Amino acid sequence: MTPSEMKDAILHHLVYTLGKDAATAHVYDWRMALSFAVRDRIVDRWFAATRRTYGSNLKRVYYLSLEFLIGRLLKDAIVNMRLEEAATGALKELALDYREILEDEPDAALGNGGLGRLAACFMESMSTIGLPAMGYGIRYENGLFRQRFEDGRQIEEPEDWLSQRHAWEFERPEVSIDIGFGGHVQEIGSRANWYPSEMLIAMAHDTPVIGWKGRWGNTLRLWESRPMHGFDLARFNRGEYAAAAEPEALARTLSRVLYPDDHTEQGKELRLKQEFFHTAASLRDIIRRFESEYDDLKLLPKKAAIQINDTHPAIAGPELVRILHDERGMDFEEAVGIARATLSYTNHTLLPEALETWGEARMGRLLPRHMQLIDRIDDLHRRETGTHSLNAHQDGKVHMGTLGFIMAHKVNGVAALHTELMKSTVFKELHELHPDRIVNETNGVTPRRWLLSCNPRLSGLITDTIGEDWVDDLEQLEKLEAHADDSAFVDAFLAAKRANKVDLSQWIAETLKVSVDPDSIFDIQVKRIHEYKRQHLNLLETIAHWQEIRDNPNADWVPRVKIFGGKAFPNYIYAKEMVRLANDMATVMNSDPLTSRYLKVVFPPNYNVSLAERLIPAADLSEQISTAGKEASGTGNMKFTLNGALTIGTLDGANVEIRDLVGAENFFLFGMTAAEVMERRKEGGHAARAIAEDPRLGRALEAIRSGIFSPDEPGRYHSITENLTHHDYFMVCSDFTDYWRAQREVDAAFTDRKQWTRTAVLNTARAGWLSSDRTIRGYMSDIWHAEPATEGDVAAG
Ligand code: 26W
Repeated sequence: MTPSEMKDAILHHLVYTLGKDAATAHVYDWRMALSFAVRDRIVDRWFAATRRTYGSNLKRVYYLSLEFLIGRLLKDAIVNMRLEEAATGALKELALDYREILEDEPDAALGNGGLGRLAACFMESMSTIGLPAMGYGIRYENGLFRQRFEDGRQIEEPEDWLSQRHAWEFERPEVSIDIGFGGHVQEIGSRANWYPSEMLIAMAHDTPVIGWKGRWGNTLRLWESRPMHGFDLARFNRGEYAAAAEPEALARTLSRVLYPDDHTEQGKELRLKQEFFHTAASLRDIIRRFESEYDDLKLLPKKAAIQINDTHPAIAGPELVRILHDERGMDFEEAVGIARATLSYTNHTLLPEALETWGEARMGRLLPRHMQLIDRIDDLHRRETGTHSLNAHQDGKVHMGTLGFIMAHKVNGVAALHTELMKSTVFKELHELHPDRIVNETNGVTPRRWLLSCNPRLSGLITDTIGEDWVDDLEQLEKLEAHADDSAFVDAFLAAKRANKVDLSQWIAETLKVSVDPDSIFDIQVKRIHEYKRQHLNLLETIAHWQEIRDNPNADWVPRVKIFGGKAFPNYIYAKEMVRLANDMATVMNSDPLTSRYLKVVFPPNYNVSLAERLIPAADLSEQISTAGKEASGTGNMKFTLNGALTIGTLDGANVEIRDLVGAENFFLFGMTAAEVMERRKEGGHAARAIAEDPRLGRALEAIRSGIFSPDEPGRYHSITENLTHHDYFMVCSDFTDYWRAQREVDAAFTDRKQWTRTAVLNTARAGWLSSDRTIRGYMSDIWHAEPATEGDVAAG
């Protein structure tokens, strides 16, 4: 497609789709016009792939997730459809700013963090591989809250991303599914009829997910909840206006907002209703599609693989058994067998507070038949395994992790260490009973968004050096190793990184009014705020470093910018205090005449996918400092490595595998191992001892305690200092000294910019395995037993 063809297509949509004259068009209008012009080309490929899938009796993969952290879609579509030249050329001819138009698009923030973003990377990789697949999620009217700071404090605001027209979805009113809750059950022998007392409708909205080079396209189907009966006119006419709108408002609640908690289950009724709404609609749609092609449900596991993204859709087990047994009349044990052979479950966290449980009363009232089926599934599992203690329904609660495990033929962890810890901790007994059920599928990230699209300077250099095949065969990056000692290449690599840092410095100056030196170390920690991720360890090291510079301001310190980003769950007070402390520290340090030229702290608000795409290409140092054994995998760590940042980190999650890939000498390791953490935790007073042994740590804590960063409220961070001194469950104090040591090694290494860049080249060169294409191929062979459809381009039809 040429720039002028694209220009014509844009002008066509501006006039005939948006009804806007070029003379009066706003950025929004141009963005929508460009989106529709690009979308037209995507739809053809999407339809061709869908027809191909229906034509072939290939197995389909269904990815069920309560979260899809998509971000922006326009640039992703342009890059994957190779339309960048056409788009930039067309906008040039129209005297429009490409970047301004791209940045006008709101993020589709339909997720909290790692789990949601992984689902989005997986969707793009499945399309790039040409695997017939569908994602099922919820079309939240409000995504993850918008974060802004008021006097350093996190303030949450609704993220009503749908207040504007969304160019990348197609409404599917014909796909409307009745969903019930509550009511009663009438048992007939083994089977039963369920008579829900509350009904609403799940209506589908489809978004095309196009792969690299537009070779294949899959569908992301998002459910919107709608009332069974709309507006109550009779009540309205009686002047009961609010009551008239109530049924509608109530029904819409289910897809109104994403639950912002990431790692702490709240056990709220609405959450369980959301989970059942999502899962029941998705299973109904899957069975309808299956029965439109096949007439024997025993074939289901051969033609469909359903992946459950953490426990949030784990009600899928009993719901699928209910459909097969109660509705389709399949024998109960056979129904459980077929369901188990079709379902597989991914665990993303070992944190006890994140493992969902539902009270038996609540489950029994909301889903009476499912409660019965859960008990029968437990009973069957006991008979199958001869055990008595391992029930999903236990001590008055339904344990969704256990239910997910019992009802899946495969259960996977998301990094090697995590998968081993699953076997030795939360799923120990179940693993002993089913030794071949747990497998590992180490996470990955899509190189299209997280290198090609977000870092054109580096990806351009890579393509100029080794060709372009790396984009969908990322292990080709290893060819860069041969260039690690080629000073021209190393200089070009450094130049690309520096140019990205200059861009980011300008953006920080414009938006945060803080000036940062692009030749300082860009040290970045961006992720959800959580004690196990230990942003407070980073803050303590920053304070100790600041104090040392103040002691000796004329020494030749290696300048550094500490960049933080991340949202705290609104009810997670401790995490919100960590956010505020970081902002208070920035205020003091950035205006400190003694130190500010050597040390700056910045905390851009509202960290999301788009901000990650802006920050990661400019990073020198990636902070992956979680308490060993707590971060299941991490995926930010992979994005930083891919973009030539060096990692300072613990032996936790996928850090272990990243370090093995890039080489121990190219990774700044520190801290206790997971086993050492568990040992140390047995020793009482471990924090106090660490503080006693390291005066730097004591001094930094004292600075916080004394109110240096909160002069108008000295006791503001009392809970942080007291927790660290007396509890410190996440071993911040015990790992501090070694973290300090590693950070000083970073300073020393950065002084030799050539050598640093050579190490960065090796990190990027050895990051190929971190592609989500590799991860998906693992799921395809170990769990789904599914094959890609395409040999070659569907467009060829
Ligand atoms: C019920 C509340 C709730 C909500 C979300 C509990 C747990 C979650 C997610 C499982 C949390 C999450 O995002 N986990 C992250 O998943 C990533 C993808 O596998 C991993 O890389 C991260 O290590 C893990 O923390």
